[in-house]
Amino acid sequence: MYEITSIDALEVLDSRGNPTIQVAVTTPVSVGKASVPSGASTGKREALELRDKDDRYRGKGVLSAIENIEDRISPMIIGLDVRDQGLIDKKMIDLDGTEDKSSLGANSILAVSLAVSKAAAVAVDLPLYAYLGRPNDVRLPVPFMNVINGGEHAGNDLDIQEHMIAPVGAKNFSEALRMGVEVYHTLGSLLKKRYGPVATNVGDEGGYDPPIDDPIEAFEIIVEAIDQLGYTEEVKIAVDTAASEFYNDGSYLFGGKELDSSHMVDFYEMLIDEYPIISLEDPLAEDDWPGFKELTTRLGDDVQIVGDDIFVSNPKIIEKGIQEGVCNSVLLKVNQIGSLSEALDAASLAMNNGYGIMVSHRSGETTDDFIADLSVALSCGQIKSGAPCRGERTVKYNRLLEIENELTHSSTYGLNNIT
Ligand code: 2PG
Ligand code: MG
Repeated sequence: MYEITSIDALEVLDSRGNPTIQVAVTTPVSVGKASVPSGASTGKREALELRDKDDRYRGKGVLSAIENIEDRISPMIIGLDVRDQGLIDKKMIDLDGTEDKSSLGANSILAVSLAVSKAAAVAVDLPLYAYLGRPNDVRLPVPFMNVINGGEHAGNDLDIQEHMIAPVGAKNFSEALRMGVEVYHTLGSLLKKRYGPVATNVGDEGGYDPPIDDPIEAFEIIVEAIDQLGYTEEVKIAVDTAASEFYNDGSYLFGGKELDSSHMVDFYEMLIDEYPIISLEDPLAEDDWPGFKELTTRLGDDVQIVGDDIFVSNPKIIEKGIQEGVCNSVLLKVNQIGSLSEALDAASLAMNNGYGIMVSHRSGETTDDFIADLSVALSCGQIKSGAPCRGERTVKYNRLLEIENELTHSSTYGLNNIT
């Protein structure tokens, strides 16, 4: 009753209108459907997303990846017990045989891996978060909502990619989401008044895309929105700089100036002094390990420092980071590493070594809400899924509302280590 009877893959579209893979895994008692997200500001060491590179969809088609699922993965997986996630993932990883999953494509492997877990959860009659996690220790995450988009995700001149609000002081997830939504809309009104209606256009992750280039101006107006609502104590700010995007030859082209790592750290020091910032993601570039070390030493006791492009959710690189004292938290994106088992290994490794975990979407998303359940399963206390705007972003937050509602009084909310 638990054996996989079929695997069906389909080319569908993501939120940017690019093709991606959707897979349905079927057993006699269940179907699990999953689709794969895609990044724009990707880390160099991410597992490879296989694209057709032909005339269709400007080269972004995924038919070759689907062919790999049909011809190479399915014959090996059909008939296996859907609950054997570790074995199934290992078989796919071994069949691929490359360090970056470039033979089968990380998108092929991940689509199957996630769909297997969903089919298994339905088969054993458990909600996905309970199947994947620890049902006795359920913590709903703080939603880190990206309210002003910049960098690769927007048309403005902001170098910092994500300006997020984090309602850490809310009493539960639904209150946190409500506060976030209220700040988002208040911010929209302020932006419209100051820069005109064009300022409320949105970027790839649903955050506003205002004509601002001075990073300080973005933080000023977010703080104004928070304060106007009286949420000064409850709602804090987080940043994803995605600094690899403006790093060249050992220096950062930031705010129109060339800065070295130490001067970037000076900037962040000023920023966390002046604004209620609790978390810095990718504040420096993925290749700037010495800079990261300096930054962690200088600021690591005061704020969360999240490694995204630098770690690419890869246990081997996270291990190196832990040994070298780089960052104190890991951004977890399942498609960076390309299988659920490896993503769970990355999370355990980080958490067992006192590092935080923030579960994350990609800028190119689908309406798959897998990461909502993953964040609860890990009870890691934090998720980022963009602004509370656009269906592919809100579907994750809505799933968390559903989970909280289902658990009524048996869940806790938020982070232990950040206030
Ligand atoms: C990031 C992500 C998600 P992308 O840098 O953290 O917000 O962006 O998916 O483009 O890499
Ligand atoms: Mg990032």
